[in-house]
Amino acid sequence: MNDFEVHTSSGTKRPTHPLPQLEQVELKGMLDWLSAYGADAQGGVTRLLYDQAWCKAQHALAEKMQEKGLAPEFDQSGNLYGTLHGRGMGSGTGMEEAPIVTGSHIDTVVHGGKYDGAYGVVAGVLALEYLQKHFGAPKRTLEVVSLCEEEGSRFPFAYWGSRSITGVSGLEDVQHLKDQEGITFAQAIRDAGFGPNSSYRTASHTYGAFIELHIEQGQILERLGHSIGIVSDIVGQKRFSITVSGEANHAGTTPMSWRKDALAGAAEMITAVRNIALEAGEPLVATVGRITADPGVGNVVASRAVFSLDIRHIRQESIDRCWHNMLQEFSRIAAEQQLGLNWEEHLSVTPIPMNDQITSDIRDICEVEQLSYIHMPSGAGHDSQIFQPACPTAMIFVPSHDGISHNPLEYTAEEDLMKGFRVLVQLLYKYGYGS
Ligand code: HGY
Ligand code: MN
Ligand code: MN
Repeated sequence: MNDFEVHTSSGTKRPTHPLPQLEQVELKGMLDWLSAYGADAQGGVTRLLYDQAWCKAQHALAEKMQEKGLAPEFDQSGNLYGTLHGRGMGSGTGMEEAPIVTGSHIDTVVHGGKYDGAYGVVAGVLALEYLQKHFGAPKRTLEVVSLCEEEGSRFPFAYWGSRSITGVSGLEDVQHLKDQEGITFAQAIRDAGFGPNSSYRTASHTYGAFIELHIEQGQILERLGHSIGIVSDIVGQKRFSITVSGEANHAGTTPMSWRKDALAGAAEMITAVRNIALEAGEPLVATVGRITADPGVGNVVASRAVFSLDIRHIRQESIDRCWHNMLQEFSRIAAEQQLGLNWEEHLSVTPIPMNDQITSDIRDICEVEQLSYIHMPSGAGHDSQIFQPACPTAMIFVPSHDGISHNPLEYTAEEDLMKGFRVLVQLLYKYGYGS
C-alpha cells in the first residue's frame, strides 16, 4: 500500500474541472445543524465518545447520508461511512481499486468548538453528494468517514477511530480503560450499541488514500493572509498521567517541614514542565491541562495528585530529550520532598510527513483555482498521522480566526470554509473521476 495507486496528472498543470453551483452547497448550515448535538451551556460543543450527544450526532449523520444517497454503514467501533460506489473501472485489472476516503472525527474536547473534526466530516458528506449530483457515479469508489474518536477526551486513549480502522489498535487495547466516572470502555461501547457483539462489520479497512480537510487551529494562515494550508508534516506527541503520592495530614497541626504534600510537589513539577519547555525553545510545546488532588479538601494536606502531560515537536529526538529532562526534574523534586512518583504513557505518536504526490496535487489545484496557500506543519495531532503509514494521506487546512481552537470561540469564516471545500471537491473529482 506504499505506492500511491491513484492515477494523477503529473507534469503540466491541467485546468481543474468546472464546479457548477458550488456556492449553493449548504456547508455552514450543516455545520450549525451538527453543532446542536452536544451544544453546551458555555456556547461550545461537547460530544464525547459513545455519550448521548455523540450517539445522537452519529445516527443523525447516518440519516443525512441516507437522504443524500451515500449508503451509510457503521463498523464495530462506531465509525460511520458514507459511500459513493465507483463504476469499478480499476487500473486495468478490472478489479475495483481501494476506495479514496475523506473525513475526520465526530468527537470533541470538553467545551470545544463546532469546527474541529466536524468540518472535515460535513465537507466530506456534502462533497460526495455534490459530485454524485453533478457528475454521476465515479470510476473509483469515494467514501466519507465520520471517525468515532480522535481527541482522547473521555478515555485516556486517542485516535481510536483511525487506529481501529488501520488495525493499529483493537478492543483488547482499550476495553479496561475507565472514564472520569469510572465507566469502562467495554461498558460504554456496549451501551452505545457497538462492539464485537453488535451486528456491524469489523473496523479494519483498506484505503487507496485518506484526505482530511481541517481547520488550522492556529493563527499562521490568518496572520499571513493565506486561504489554504497544505500540511507538510504532523507533529509527534507523547501524553502521560503523572502521579505524585504523599501523606494526607491535618492542615493546621502539620509543620511545613514535616509534610509529604503531593499537591505542592506536583505544583513544582508543573512549573518545571513550563521552564524546561521554554528552555528547549520553539517549536517544542508541553502542556499540563488537567490536575486532580486527593482527598481534595482545603484543610487536608494532599495525599495524591495526578496531572496530565502532553509534549509535542516535529522531531522525535526533541520529544524524547524533553521527556528525559522533565522526568529527571520530577525525580529530584520527589526525592527532596519524600514523595512517590509514578507515570503512565497513554500516547506516543511519531512525527510524520504527508504524502508528496497528494500534496503536490493539492498545490496544483490551489494554483489553478488561484487560492493562496502555504506548505506548513501541523502542531495539532490528527487522524491523518495514523492513516499515513497505512495509505497515502494528506491534509488541507483553512484559517482559524485568531488561531483559537478547543474553545467555544473557535471560528472560521464561511468563505474560508468554502475555499477548503472547493479544493476537496476538486481533489476527489481528480481521484474519483479521473481528469
Ligand atoms: O490535541 C490535538 O492535537 C488534537 O486536537 N486532538
Ligand atoms: Mn482537537
Ligand atoms: Mn481535530
